[in-house]
Amino acid sequence: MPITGSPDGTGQTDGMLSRVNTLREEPGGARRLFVSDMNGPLYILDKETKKFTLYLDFNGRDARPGIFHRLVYEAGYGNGLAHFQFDPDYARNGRFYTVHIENPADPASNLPDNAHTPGLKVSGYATTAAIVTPGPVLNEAVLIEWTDTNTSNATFEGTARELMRVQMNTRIHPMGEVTFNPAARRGDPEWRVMYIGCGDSGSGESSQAVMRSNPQRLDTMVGKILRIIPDLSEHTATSTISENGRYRIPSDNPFVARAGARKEIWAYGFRNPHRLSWAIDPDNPANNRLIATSIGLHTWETANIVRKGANYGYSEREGNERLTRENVTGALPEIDKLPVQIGSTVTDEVVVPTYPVLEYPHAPSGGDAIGSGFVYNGKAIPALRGKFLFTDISTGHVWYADYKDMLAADDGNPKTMAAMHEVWIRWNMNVYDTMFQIIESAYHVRGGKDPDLPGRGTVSGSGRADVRLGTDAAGELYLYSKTDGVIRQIVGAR
Ligand SMILES: [Ca+2]
Ligand SMILES: [Ca+2]
Ligand SMILES: [Ca+2]
Repeated sequence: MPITGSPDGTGQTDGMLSRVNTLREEPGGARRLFVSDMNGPLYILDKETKKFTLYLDFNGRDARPGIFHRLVYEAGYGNGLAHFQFDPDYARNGRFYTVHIENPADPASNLPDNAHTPGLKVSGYATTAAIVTPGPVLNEAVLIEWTDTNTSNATFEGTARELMRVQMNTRIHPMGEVTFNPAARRGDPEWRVMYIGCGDSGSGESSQAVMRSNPQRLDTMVGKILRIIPDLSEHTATSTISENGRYRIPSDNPFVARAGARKEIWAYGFRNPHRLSWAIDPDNPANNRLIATSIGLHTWETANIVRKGANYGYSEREGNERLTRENVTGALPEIDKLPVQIGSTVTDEVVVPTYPVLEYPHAPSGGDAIGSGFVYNGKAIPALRGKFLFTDISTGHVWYADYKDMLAADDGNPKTMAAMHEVWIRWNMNVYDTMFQIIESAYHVRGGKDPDLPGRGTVSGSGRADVRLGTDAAGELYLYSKTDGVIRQIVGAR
């Protein structure tokens, strides 16, 4: 990746060479990957030539040439151009979606600036009122729909439409992954229905009562999986128009009829469900599931099978334990139930929390922060089929779990979890038990001056490998790291 960070070895987030966060293959193409860097650029990467072309630049801060003057990118691991996703019908409509983070206190305009992006038509663009999140507000997460009227070239020409703006309490855990069910076809109820993993914006671990319950509160958007229909003309008979008039809400969302609740909520009680992926079982569609990997506080990193309306417990629970107000975990109560909370009111109704299907601790054998994970459905590496591969961001560990074990662990029993198996990585004739040293090597080759790696973690120490998995349209796997700004393809297994 082109270097956008500072190699001088003094930075944390800003010391990462290129903060690659999403990698998507262009639908209908098989030749171009779209890759986003949180520092602002969205590139087209040619799979053959490995050449990057700058497609859109989100960074218009402090007289930079990009589109958004209020972009927050320089601190906070999740900030900047946070996510990018294609519309399932992109080949016909040229649409895609982005999430980026803005500072509402920045005196600069929050309208897009096309001075250096002449193909972007900005007339008629209107921002939306930020959806209120209780507690202090530091940032806003902005979800935008883009329409490129000519997808055969490497430039943007078309329009943008703001769909949603959500207040964020702190600089951590903003809105994350945006995804569509890849098994849905035109005419299906799920066709072009968007799921959004929205982090708790740091609210759940706060000692401030005004925001600590935000992940549990059904009247807030944070700490949730949201489900919306971006296109106002889609599924009109089975949905209603959102409060801000920019998107639709499916009528089968679980809380649409509950007074005071956000109708967008699909599941709740998460800390940071920053990565969503679809586990597709080609032999049995009844096994298809949405999986959320969610970053824990001091104890458990988790993967969760997302169920409609379910409460995943945070910040009253973490992993399969209770979390106290002092942020210490302990045994679950004998009868595990949580009250339904809307507003600051705890209702009389109670629900049983839904537990993760796998978890690992903040310990040398585990890590600090779960990354992305995918059930492998590619063809190149038969040994990985039916396995859920996932990473720890900071330590660079890679593991797999058998997907059937994850389905079996989704049984309501907090004690049953899918087994994790360590994956070793062969690279340049050597075998490594994490990606850390591989990333370190590339970081130094590319001029990085930090003695190990920039960033830090409780387990990873004075550096972060910052490694995640991605897939292309054929389901083949890539490993990419913000720290060295390198995208690697996984080419075999034995
Ligand atoms: Ca174009
Ligand atoms: Ca279980
Ligand atoms: Ca370091």
